[in-house]
Amino acid sequence: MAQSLLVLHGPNLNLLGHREPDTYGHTTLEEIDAMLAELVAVRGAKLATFPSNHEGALVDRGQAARGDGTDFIVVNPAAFTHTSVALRDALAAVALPFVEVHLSNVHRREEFRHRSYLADLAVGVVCGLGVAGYRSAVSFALDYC
Ligand code: CA2
Repeated sequence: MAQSLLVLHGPNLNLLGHREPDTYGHTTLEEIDAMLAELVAVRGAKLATFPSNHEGALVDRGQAARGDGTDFIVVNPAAFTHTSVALRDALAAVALPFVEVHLSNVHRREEFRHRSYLADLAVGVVCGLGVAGYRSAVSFALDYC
């Protein structure tokens, strides 16, 4: 069976490449997804991506991963990183390995961004590497599965 990866993108990441390039870079979310799709295809694996601005939609998609053959989740929960017990509970219930990704180095930013509700459940956390962080997380996932 081919490995199957799910990438979840949290709120406002749909603005990537269009606003605040100094913080988040010039690459759009569509370009990130295309880059990851290529990386995954080369390894003969499968990729599903799910962007949403809505906490419940991310919870629903995370829950669905349990029964749809997903082997590994890469998630940038964006602002929900710092607020969402619901997303934490969903990922804990799903019990699939996941990596948390942030484009920016959240530890160099405001204090409220230093706390993650997901990080202690994650296999690992990547932050501050920009788009390369997504690539690293997906490469890691492919090796892990
Ligand atoms: O650095 C990251 O990837 C973050 O997850 C991004 C979140 C932020 O709340 C986290 O603390 C760190 C914000 C995503 C908003 O994305 C935007 C992209 C372009 C313009 C405005 C927002």
